[in-house]
Amino acid sequence: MGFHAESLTCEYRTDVLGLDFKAPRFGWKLRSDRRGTLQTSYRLQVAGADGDYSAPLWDSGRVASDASIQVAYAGPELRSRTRYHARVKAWDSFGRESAWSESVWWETAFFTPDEWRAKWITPAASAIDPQATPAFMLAKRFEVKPDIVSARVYATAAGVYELYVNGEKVGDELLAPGWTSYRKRQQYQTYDVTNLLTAGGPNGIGAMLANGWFKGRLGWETTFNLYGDRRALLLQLHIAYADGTEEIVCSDESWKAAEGAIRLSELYDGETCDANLEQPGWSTPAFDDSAWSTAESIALPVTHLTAQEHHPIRVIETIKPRELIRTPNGEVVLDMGQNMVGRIRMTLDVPAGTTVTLKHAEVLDKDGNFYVGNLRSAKQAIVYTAAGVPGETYAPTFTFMGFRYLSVAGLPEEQAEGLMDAIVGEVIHTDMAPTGEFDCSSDMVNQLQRNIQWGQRGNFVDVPTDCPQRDERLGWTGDAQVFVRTAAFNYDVAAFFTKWLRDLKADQNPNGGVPFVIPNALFETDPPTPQEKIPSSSAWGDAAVIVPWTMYLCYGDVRLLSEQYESMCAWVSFIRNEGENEYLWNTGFHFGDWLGLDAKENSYVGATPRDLIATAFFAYSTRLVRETAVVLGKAADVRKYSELHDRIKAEFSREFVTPSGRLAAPTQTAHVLALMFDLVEGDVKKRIARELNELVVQNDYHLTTGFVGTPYLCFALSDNGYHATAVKLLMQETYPSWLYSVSKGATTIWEHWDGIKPDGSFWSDAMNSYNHYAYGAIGEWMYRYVAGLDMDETEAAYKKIRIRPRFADGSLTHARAALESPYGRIESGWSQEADEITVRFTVPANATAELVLDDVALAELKEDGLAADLADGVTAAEEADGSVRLTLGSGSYAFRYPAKQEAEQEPVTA
Ligand code: RAM
Repeated sequence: MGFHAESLTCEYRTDVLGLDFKAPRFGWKLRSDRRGTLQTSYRLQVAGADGDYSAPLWDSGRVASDASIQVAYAGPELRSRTRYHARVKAWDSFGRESAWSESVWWETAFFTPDEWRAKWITPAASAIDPQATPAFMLAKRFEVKPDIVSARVYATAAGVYELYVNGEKVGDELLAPGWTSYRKRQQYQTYDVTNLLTAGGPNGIGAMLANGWFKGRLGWETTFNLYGDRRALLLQLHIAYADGTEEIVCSDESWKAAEGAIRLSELYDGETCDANLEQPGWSTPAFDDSAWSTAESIALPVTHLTAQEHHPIRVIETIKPRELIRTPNGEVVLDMGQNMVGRIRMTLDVPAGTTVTLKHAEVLDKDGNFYVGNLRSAKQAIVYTAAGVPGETYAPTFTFMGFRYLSVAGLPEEQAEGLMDAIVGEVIHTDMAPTGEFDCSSDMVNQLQRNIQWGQRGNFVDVPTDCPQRDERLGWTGDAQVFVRTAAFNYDVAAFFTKWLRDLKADQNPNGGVPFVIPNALFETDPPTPQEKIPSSSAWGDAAVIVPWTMYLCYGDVRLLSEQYESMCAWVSFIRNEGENEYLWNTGFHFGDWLGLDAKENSYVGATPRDLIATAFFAYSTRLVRETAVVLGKAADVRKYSELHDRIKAEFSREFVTPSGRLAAPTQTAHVLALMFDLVEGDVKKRIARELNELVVQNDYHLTTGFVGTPYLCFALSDNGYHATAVKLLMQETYPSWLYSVSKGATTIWEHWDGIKPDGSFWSDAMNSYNHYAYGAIGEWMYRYVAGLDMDETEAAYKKIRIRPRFADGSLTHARAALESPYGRIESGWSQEADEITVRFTVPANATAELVLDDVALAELKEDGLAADLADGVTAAEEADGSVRLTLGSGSYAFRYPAKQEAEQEPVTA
């Protein structure tokens, strides 16, 4: 097998059309058949459009470096709208030279706004009412000369759009251009249409537009036109010919417009489509558009346009219904078997004019009836009127639904039975690559892991949303912040959060405050809402700091950290200016420990004092900004934020810790935060840890935490000597617990611990999502502490891996995780047989690892019967306090040692 350089990426992606980075960064992985392989040097080459490496545009030469991620292009200035090719080779610590990697390509998009020649266009208002609900088409016919070499479309829309050329839908992206803070930033997409054009003849191009996030219904107050009151298209087609000439077709007033079959399409409400109003062939050259109206140009900017920044939304998977149910109320309902996000596709054989209505729901009520109460005002309904063509198929275009159950009405009775074959569910989300696996000996925990992943899939639809079904679906900062590290285990979310953080920065108030949701849809007005009217909440606004820091940790993205640094600092200064005392945040509105179970009746907010939470997060964000300043080499800031952190920490103790070392707030969340954010030390810390454990034990091993405490609860216990308690919380099946919802048949994470109560009744309709990823934040602890797949944070991106499985009360007999990290695949797992524990793990080449095992003596640890410290790849071994630490290089290992009798749980002394 030897030594290979592979999986070369450019800005986290491969073969991507339309990047506007002038110095894109490359990353690659190394594969080696020898343990302990490190890269000692690399050589990168970039070739121009011809892909000819004999005269490359840039050759880095052999660079003595172990860098194999985030290596920026440093050749001659790139040109816009050009294809480039790249390849890499590497040398390793055994003196081996790899072959060249496979060549990958990327294509640049526009680099400056003046490259846009097209005009924003929309149907003439005199012909089509801009506020009318139907989707409309804009189209144009044009001649193409013979000998096309390539053709690219650069396009975006105010609204959501799909592009067509000569009757074919272009590309497979959905809901383009995606959602950004449109007034400040908007993405455009690039499409390769070379093979769709007819050389030497007439051609047609067009787009269909619906409201989407730009002007559709957004927020629970039923607001339309948040970003503008007209839908519009901006499109520029560049055709390159063999003779070196180029032609450009632009959206302008020569285009024609008409309405079509889609009579209404809204993100929350679904789609109404009358197939009889279809205009077949509307984007083909032969189409007669004489009945179409004219288009007019409108004044929208191009200066804020940015090339697509992450993976588009696509159909990722299709699922068949599991069961046809006739409910007690007499409805015909299909069970998809999974709470999914996306749409259905149906195939029908019905007379023309038959109208089929599909409604989407997450759960059936306790009597087994279809239940839509928790959708609030979102209709999630599909109303389709058939054209009567045998086998006609339909799937809605500009909407998505969160559902497991589908009620079907309007079909002739004899066709109901055929529904199982007529319908498939299309799961849609941002097309991020799956990177994580976790499984263990508990089927229920494995179901929990699947629920976490489904929760992420359903809510990573271009922005990280709270929920995908009711009239909300917003980029809640708190939810994103608590879940981000778990998200980065399950999927590659580097580009996804890079985009979202740019929106966060764009929507941040000049005083540093951070809106509750990003994009800031709750306060999106023209002229802008004054900043003093846009509130910020602790633990929500802290997303400004926690999310970029997490991206740095998981992907080594220093450029993103420096892009966000000002925004991170601004958030901390904002807090400092808010409190009456600059080290204590005791003013303003806060969500507190949202949905904590210790809340007073009729309140959503848990009992932990809000100023305690706010001050704890103030300290935490300040510490992370300090760490960021260290990474960015800003010495003065390191001092500044160290001092600030010390002051906040002192103030926290003065205000919230009694002189004898008891935490003034007797809640689980208060204890968790004091421990997690290192706000207490020594004996006080031990006492607070002991009291946290007691709070959990006294509650019969049940949690009371809400959004703020839950993500850290098990960490705070495990880190302070109470791992067995943390495991009991994980394994708890009665309410409230993670496995309670699993025992109730959940296939996603619920917003409330008791979304469905033990007696089958529901939490109030007012706020009861069955697909809310926040509590899925336990996933991070499962990967890092149960399976033991962790990192040493002094080196980002898993360059220095930490394998530290923790075994508990015997309730699990094995656990295993894998992560496709920036350096390659990491695995960590353990199994416990009668009297032996086996720990298996894999460290990718160019990374190293530290293996930490408790309750074992070095002499007992063996690989293939030989002393572990003598194993190939092990570079150091240490033994202290009943623990063993081995430092090792890349490779796959399997160590065994005798299992101890179950030890009494005792706090580890620091
Ligand atoms: C709810 C959202 C979200 C939460 C806020 C405070 O409306 O669903 O999950 O962050 O409230």
